[in-house]
Amino acid sequence: MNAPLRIERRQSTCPHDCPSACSLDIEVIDGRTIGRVHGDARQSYTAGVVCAKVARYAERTYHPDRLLHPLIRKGPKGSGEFQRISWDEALDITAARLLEAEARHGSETVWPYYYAGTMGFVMRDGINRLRHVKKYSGFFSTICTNMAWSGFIAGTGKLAGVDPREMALADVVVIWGTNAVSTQVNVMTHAIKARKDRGAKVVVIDVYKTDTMKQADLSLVVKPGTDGALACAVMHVLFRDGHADRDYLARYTDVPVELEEHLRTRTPAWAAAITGLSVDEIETFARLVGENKKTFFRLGYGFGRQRNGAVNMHAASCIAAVTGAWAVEGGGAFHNNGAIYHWRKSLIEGLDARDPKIRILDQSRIGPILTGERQALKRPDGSDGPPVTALLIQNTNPVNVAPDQSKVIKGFARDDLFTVVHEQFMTDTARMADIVLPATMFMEHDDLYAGGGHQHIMLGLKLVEAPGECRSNHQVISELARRLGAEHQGFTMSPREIIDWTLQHSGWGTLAELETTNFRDVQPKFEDAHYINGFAYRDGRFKFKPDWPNVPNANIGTLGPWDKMPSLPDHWEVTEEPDAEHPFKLATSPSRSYLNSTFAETPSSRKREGRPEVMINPVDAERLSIAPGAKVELGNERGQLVLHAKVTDQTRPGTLIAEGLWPNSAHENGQGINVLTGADAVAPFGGAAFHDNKAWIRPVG
Ligand SMILES: Nc1nc2c(c(=O)[nH]1)N[C@H]1C(S)=C(S)[C@@H](COP(=O)(O)OP(=O)(O)OC[C@H]3O[C@@H](n4cnc5c(=O)[nH]c(N)nc54)[C@H](O)[C@@H]3O)O[C@H]1N2
Ligand SMILES: Nc1nc2c(c(=O)[nH]1)N[C@H]1C(S)=C(S)[C@@H](COP(=O)(O)OP(=O)(O)OC[C@H]3O[C@@H](n4cnc5c(=O)[nH]c(N)nc54)[C@H](O)[C@@H]3O)O[C@H]1N2
Ligand code: SF4
Ligand SMILES: [Mo]
Repeated sequence: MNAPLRIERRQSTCPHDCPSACSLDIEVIDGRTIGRVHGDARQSYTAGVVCAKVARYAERTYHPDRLLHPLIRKGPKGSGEFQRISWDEALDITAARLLEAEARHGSETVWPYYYAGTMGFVMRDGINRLRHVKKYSGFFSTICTNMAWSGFIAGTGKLAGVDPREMALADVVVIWGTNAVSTQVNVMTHAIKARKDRGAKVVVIDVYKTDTMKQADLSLVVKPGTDGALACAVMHVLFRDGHADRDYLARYTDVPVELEEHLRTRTPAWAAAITGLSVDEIETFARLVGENKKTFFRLGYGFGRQRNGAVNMHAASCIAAVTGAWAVEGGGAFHNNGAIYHWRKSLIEGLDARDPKIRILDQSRIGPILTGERQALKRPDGSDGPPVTALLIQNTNPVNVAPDQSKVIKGFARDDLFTVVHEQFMTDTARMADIVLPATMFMEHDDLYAGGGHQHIMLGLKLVEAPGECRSNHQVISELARRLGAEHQGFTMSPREIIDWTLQHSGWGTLAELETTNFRDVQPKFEDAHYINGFAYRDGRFKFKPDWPNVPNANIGTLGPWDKMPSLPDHWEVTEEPDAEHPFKLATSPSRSYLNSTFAETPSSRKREGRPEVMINPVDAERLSIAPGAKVELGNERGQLVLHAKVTDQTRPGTLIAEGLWPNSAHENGQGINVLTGADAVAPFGGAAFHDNKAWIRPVG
């Protein structure tokens, strides 16, 4: 008889790029494999809940397509023809090619390119240590957070807000520009608790009827890129109807009188024409907010992904300052808590080796960069920089996720570009590589995490051995460093030593202490989170009128048309608007079962998502003779692709929604949805406006 399976429960942290950063409670079977993944009930933000895709993580870990051995390209670039080689061969070839590139064009020709496929500090950010020591081109991270963070920080002065668990103590919860049911399920836990415990009203604002809206008492479906107008009209009503807290405004804000005057013409009728909402919907929303000081604004990333996204995020965050909601428990705003952690990253990132003269390249502009656009390759002093001839990639899949995909694919196909991709699966990006290296998953290595959407520092320590020959990011970076002659203390330390050092130097105790509970709640005091002693600017005032170029979020300076930004909250007409040839506005919103391009390989996620589709309103579909389920072509000046029509009144007339990032290969012509999105830098500090695209649509055949 077989011995019964021994199932232990072990703690960990979800490493994926998600504000929820859930504390996990994982079944480990016989010390060797993982079983079901649960939310850790001991951690008060996770509160025992995780999303379905991570609950069945074993599907991803033991997937038959998981990369297990290093590979070298055999056929032409992108052909998918590879041959197995040893780790030593793979690393030797990589190091030789990087040194060769450097000898020819200088160190800036090498571009380490990474993102948040894992949010673990050691595994995600260690690549920067190699970058700094070797003086490789820097990486300006713009693809995700730039507009939303700039817009939020513009008002408060720092990236931190009210304890998100306080949502449960609100009378109104406004879920704005985030499809939380899909993208960060734990928001719903706390919002729904408010409704259950105290009859709170839930308001959801999006550009189509999302699953989150199914939970809403008031749903506002706006035209994409018009949230600034909605916010202004709400504030107009608040001033008009005596719901502005004048004492709060006088004590805590910069230009309340100027704001009130400016808003006089921003009436509900004005905003109705811009947003597509009715005057009644706007008045109802404003009344709810005005009559309930305990209104909690949970502001997401989605409405930041418009060319006026930073302005719109800022406008939304201003409402809580007009009512004085910030001052009360259950009231105020939250977007992300990045600023509460005061990390010291010098060991992980090798910041002591940083050289300010080295150029920093914009993540979102990888297409223009790889296709050699001169402007995209410049140095900080404005001089021309060398072409990028070597890419070292970890935790990201730019050939699928980056904007202006046609240029990205063209760039990756260059024969004079050497590309090494460290991955868990043969992604669209790995397929374009010269060398592919197999990576560990989170339960196979040690790392340290912090919640963007909450207030916990967390550990994810190694629970099981990695399959095949998979190696962690830290191992790969350290082994390459040795071969490249790069020296730094961090390359010789273990992940546990690096975690311990980082915790201690950041003032968060030791690894041994954190290991006892696996997470630590570092929620700032009520007075700090609610800015009771003033906002984070020197004068302590919330800024209705931010000094945009100096909002404390830039790391390489202004980009995009920042000098045309309105000085006060407004509707800024800078979005890509429909025209005669492109009568629709397309948003590329996230799907429930994929996380960016991750999970597109797992059978249950694929089954739930079906096939690549674009949502179109029945009125538009009928006019264009598009039948439900029909094959359609979708295009604009940047490119075109083929998918199927989902005819549904979930979308407004004139708005198209394509959910999810399907692998490029899931589309007939091998090109994904990002052939339609633009890589032009968004004001004030760059970023990609993924939900701001004009487009045409037509039936195929
Ligand atoms: N299931 C799933 N979870 C995810 C992800 C995923 O792809 N799938 N991605 C992860 C990542 S990297 C991130 S950054 C977070 C992001 O999560 P969110 O904060 O939710 O942001 P987005 O996913 O960009 O978009 C959220 C919503 O904004 C809407 N939207 C687009 N334009 C506008 C607009 O102009 N106004 C308004 N009001 N709404 C608009 C979109 O339709 C979408 O429903 O989610 C993470 N979690
Ligand atoms: N059209 C459109 N495009 C978008 C968006 C959108 O809303 N619409 N959203 C944008 C946003 S918000 C973001 S953040 C980006 C995200 O884009 P990416 O950063 O590319 O995120 P993922 O697609 O999740 O890919 C992460 C990859 O990292 C790998 N990985 C995970 N852990 C590890 C590890 O420990 N080591 C190594 N070596 N690899 C690992 C995974 O297998 C996966 O292939 O996409 C952007 N692109
Ligand atoms: S909700 Fe986000 S953080 Fe939580 S398990 Fe799912 S992907 Fe991970
Ligand atoms: Mo993101």
